[in-house]
Amino acid sequence: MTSYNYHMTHFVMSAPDIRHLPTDTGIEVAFAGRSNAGKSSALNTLTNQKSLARTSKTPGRTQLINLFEVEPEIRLVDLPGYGYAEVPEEMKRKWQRALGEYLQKRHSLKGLVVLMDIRHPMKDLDQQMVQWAVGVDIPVLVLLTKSDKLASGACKAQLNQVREAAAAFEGDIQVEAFSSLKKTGVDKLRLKLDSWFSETLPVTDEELPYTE
Ligand SMILES: Nc1nc2c(ncn2[C@@H]2O[C@H](COP(=O)(O)OP(=O)(O)OP(=O)(O)O)[C@@H](O)[C@H]2O)c(=O)[nH]1
Ligand SMILES: [Mg+2]
Repeated sequence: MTSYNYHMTHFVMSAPDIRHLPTDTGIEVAFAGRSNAGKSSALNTLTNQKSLARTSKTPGRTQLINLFEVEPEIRLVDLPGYGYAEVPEEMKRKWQRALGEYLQKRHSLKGLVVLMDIRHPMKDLDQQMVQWAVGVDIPVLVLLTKSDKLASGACKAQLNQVREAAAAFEGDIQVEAFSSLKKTGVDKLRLKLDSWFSETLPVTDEELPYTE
């Protein structure tokens, strides 16, 4: 399994919707979750960069699909948060449709990280994301974020409960506690990404057997 240098990750582009994304080749792993769950913070923690992805105390900060490149054809995607109460209904519906489309049509999408605040996990839209991914055979890593906000006993209890709930989906789902503040779970995230990125690496010319 290849280990990638996540600290080398750099910003590529922002797209308003999936039609504006670059060519659908290579491997993409997307970070999804409710608004304010800690997606952008997790990306910054993973890449060891303070402001690669913009974070904010105001939910709904990330309105665009933000693409980052770890190396050529290996991308991380910061998706806009869902479930933000103050977004008009019509926009919410539009965005949910776009998310569904991205999950179902983007061939390069090979893994989904779903981030949930450890204090409020598995809300309806979170379950829908997981269900969508399982439905199209995309493996999921659930990160229970802001675990620094709970005592370790409460943390373990939540972890067990969400693992049980995740098992009911009968898909490839791993659940881990995570904290950008304390760097909890970053090793688990890195390992999972490494495995997703190496499992499905496209065959390059150099790897093809030599033929006359
Ligand atoms: N205590 C604590 N706070 C965190 C952690 N991760 C994120 N936060 C805070 O939670 C807020 C939201 O974090 P973001 O990373 O911007 O969340 P997001 O999911 O990208 O939000 P949107 O882009 O609006 O969807 C910020 O104030 C962060 O500082 C964590 O591990 N621990
Ligand atoms: Mg964000």
